[in-house]
Amino acid sequence: MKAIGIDIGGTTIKGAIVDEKRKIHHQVTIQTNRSEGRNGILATLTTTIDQLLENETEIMGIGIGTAGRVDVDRGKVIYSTANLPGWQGINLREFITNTYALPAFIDNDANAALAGEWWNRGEIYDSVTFLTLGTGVGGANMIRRKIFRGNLWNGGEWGHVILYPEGRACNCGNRGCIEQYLSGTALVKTANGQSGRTYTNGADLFEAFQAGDRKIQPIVERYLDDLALVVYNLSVSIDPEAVIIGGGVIESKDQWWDVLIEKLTGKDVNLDVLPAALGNKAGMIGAVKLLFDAMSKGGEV
Ligand code: BMX
Ligand code: ZN
Repeated sequence: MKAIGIDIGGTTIKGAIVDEKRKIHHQVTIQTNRSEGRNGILATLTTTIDQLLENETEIMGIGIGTAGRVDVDRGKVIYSTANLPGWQGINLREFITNTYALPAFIDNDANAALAGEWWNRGEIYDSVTFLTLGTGVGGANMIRRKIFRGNLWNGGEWGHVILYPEGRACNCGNRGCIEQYLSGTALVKTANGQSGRTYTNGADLFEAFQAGDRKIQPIVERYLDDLALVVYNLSVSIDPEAVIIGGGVIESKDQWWDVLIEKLTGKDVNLDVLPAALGNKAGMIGAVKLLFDAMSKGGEV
């Protein structure tokens, strides 16, 4: 049993053929064409799927996790920030079934990543909160083994919870959102602004942090203080058994994870704080899990 899992993010679209044992058979990553808005993103998406279909024809369906808020019942992106320009309003399920004549399941990217991590960890937790620190900050909650999507499909949008009232302007229209402090993009921007350097990604920045770079040290310390505060807030609000952290920033975890755990120790946070074990594959694998579940139960997870 094989299906295609897709992860649509602000920087790349990733796709893979995944089987019912979570094994990845082929994988494709393509830069998201954002400059042409919706049509550009759709062109990147179809190129990704077409390349995967060249490798495998016996596909049960297509599961997609996309940035933006998704009405899972309709398969429609009902809200999107400018991270994916023109994306708001697209009915992705209709697009996929019309183009490929295959069943499709569409969800928010962080919800899909949570499903992937949960599956990968043997479904041992009943409640989990997931954070993705990447182009933006995504979030998801699983409560009593069900993803909690909220009344208006905003459930778990931790990226737009306000961390600093009157803080930095966010592309959702508010100020001070978590995304403007904890995304990989925000960290690089802050570091470049304050250090006068020109980092293009978080990996080099975290290397400098670990090497004890005097200019970078306080910036990453502040970043990790903010992250610890968010985890603390999750522990006293949702109170899940585990908080899992994924997204591009987690790829550099060897350089900063211990420091985060140290900061949490002082905060009396009583839950498992874990790095996403699937790295940036969680979204693709989780999208397939959600598709399989929807197909077998005739409904959503
Ligand atoms: C933004 C928002 C979220 C998404 C998160 C992570 C859009 C397009 N995106 O906060 O829905 O989950 O980014 O997305 O509205 P990524 O691009 O970092 O993967
Ligand atoms: Zn915001």
